[in-house]
Amino acid sequence: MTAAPPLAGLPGGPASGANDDSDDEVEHLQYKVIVVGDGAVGKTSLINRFTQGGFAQSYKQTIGVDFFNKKIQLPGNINVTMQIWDIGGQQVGGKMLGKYIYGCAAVIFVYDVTNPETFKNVDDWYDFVVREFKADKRPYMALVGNKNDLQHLRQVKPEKHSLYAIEHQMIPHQVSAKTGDRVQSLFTRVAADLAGVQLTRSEVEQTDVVVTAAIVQHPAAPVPDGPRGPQPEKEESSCAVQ
Ligand code: G3D
Ligand code: MG
Repeated sequence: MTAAPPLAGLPGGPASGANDDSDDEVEHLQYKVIVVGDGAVGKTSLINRFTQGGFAQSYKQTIGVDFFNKKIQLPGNINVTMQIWDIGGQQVGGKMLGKYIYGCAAVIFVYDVTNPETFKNVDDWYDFVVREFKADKRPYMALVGNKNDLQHLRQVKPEKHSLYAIEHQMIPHQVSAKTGDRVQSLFTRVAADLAGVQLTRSEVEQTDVVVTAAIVQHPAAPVPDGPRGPQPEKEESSCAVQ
């Protein structure tokens, strides 16, 4: 965990613009990103997967708020530092939530696809966030269904997820913090959208490393060639997560 540095230029957009002294070719941007949702939907696991690349089988409940910094390199020599705030699930009715989300550029709403109650409760988080911002100053919003590795227990249909995202102007994502499936691409997409960088599909997918250690692999099974199979070598610009 890193202490939250002060972010200049808030609320909303880039916290700092082009670096004008050392290297005028590279643009440095910083964004405050808030992750909200009910307790146990996997917020801390998601952030941990993105920032440390790992998954712990058991997590302590997040009390209050934690901060994490993570740098992403985007095509076009753009470095984005994401300051990610992990908001404890118990905060939806709490007095501090308004202070935590102040000045954020993006809010990531997380629910557990195996628990419809957590999907329903996204409403409460959404209502709170839109009350805090004027309509024209609303942060970028993403809707994240987590625990997609538990397909057999899935209770929130992808169509419901997509419809909700459209109706609430959120960018939809389906991920698994446990396997890492689409976690890097989620955060990369948020960073790119905030920075106004358009990524190709392969640039987004290349960021994802799916961990299959916990999944039974049949030795003779061929490696799939689909979107999450091996990617062709990149010819143009690339994005990297550090
Ligand atoms: P929170 O920060 O939203 O409160 P946590 O949630 O990250 O603490 O995760 C709550 C529980 O869900 C943890 O299990 C964690 O291992 C599990 N979890 C998180 N993400 C995933 C996922 O993608 N898939 C699966 N299968 N489990 C996940 P425990 O057992 O510690 O309660
Ligand atoms: Mg937590």
